[in-house]
Amino acid sequence: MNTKYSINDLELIANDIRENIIRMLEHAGSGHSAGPLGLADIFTALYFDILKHDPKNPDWNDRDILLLSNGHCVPVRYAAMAKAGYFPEKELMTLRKFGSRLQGHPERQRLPGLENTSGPLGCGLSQAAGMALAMRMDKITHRWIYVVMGDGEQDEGNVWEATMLCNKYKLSNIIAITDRNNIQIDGNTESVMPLENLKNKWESFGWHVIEVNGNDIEAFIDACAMARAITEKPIMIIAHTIPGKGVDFMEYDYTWHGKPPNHEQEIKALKELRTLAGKIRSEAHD
Ligand SMILES: Cc1ncc(C[n+]2csc(CCOP(=O)(O)OP(=O)(O)O)c2C)c(N)n1
Ligand SMILES: [Mg+2]
Repeated sequence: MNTKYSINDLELIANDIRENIIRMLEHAGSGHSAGPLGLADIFTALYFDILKHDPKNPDWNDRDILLLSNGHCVPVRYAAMAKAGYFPEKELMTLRKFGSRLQGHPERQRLPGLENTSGPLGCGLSQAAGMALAMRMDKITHRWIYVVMGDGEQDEGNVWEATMLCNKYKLSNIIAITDRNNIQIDGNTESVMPLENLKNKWESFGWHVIEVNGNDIEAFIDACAMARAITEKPIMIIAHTIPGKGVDFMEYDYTWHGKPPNHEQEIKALKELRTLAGKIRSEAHD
């Protein structure tokens, strides 16, 4: 664990990231709210504690790899990257603009620090598998490949092709993370296409599965440490998150999957997030 930040510091960073997600999406006038807000704690934990990386040297040879398979959730990645120092925070306001490095779905070659291009769902695990096999050929054993996937994304058949391949080659340097937020584009996952029992599914494909509350930063950091201790299987962390987390009128509501807040909703959301920040600060002094 990186001891630079306390859990309380990390919770405040996650809250700032949520504020920036709201601002960016309102400014863009389009984009996805629920998934990115729900993933803010996980991306904070990754960029500020878990990942071995260097924002000033994004191509550092020894860095860990973070792949985003559910590319529509990229606002949370941009907000975390800006906060970590990959680029100035003011650039966040170029989200989804013509010519911007911050496209609505991530384009690897536009922005140093992105490791994959995504948007078409179901590709991230195959990308991870390719990288893991390449690392094996190069005898590289000190780098981890983290891949964040959606739950609705797992309706894509090629996810399961990659799942089998990772099992066949025992790609144990892959740590996959499912954002189990129970929503997808036009409904709750269990009504669009039932996924349960998701843990059993991954286990029956030969994976080691860990379940965790993905909105609990400390628990998530611990889950990743447990995952890194598994050496004989690829690892899936099923992270239970609340879609829209932190913004009351967005929480648990799939209609916020692909919709930005308008100006009035932005003000309301930011007010709520500032109140939450105050609570986190006061907890630090209890
Ligand atoms: C191959 C493919 N099919 C369909 C889509 C359209 N699509 C975008 S997001 C999404 C729902 C994905 O669900 P989930 O991964 O759970 O995202 P969440 O709503 O939780 O953000 C769909 C079907 C797509 N991007 N790619
Ligand atoms: Mg989902």
